[in-house]
Amino acid sequence: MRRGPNDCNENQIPDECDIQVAFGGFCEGTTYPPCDTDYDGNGVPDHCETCGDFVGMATTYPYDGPDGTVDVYDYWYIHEGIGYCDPHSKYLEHILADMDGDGCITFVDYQNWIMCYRMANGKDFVVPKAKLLPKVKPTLWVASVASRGRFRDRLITGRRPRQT
Ligand SMILES: [Ca+2]
Ligand SMILES: [Ca+2]
Ligand SMILES: [Ca+2]
Repeated sequence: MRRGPNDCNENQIPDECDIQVAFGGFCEGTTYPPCDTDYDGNGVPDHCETCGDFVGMATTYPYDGPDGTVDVYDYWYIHEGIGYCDPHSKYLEHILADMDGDGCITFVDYQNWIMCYRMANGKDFVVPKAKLLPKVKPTLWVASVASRGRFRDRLITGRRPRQT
């Protein structure tokens, strides 16, 4: 969402002065607020840009709407749709993940999402391992759903998922 031509967050400070020196701006600092990041290098402070937020906490169709955060649930969303093209139902269910609008959900879209995650969270996305289980062995499906539930519980309680 852009507001003024050069003051997207309407704080009476030009955007380039909101952006950290490390990202090509003039803000002498490394934390937000006040010094914002600009991971995609477009000269717009990242907190003025919202992308990569597809769902809240739903992990299957029908999805809930964007919840204002770019997190692991949005990852599951794009993950479910990757490899599908218009008019496949999987594509249509995950159409928000077609970030470059080329009619397919591809690795390019995933890379775009990774950038959005960085912009929203100020750090790189770490791919969770829980959902990789079904690909290893279909019989592990039940176990993977259970572990996904645990993963979600941990997110809800704010505890860090255990790194394996
Ligand atoms: Ca930017
Ligand atoms: Ca979200
Ligand atoms: Ca695409």
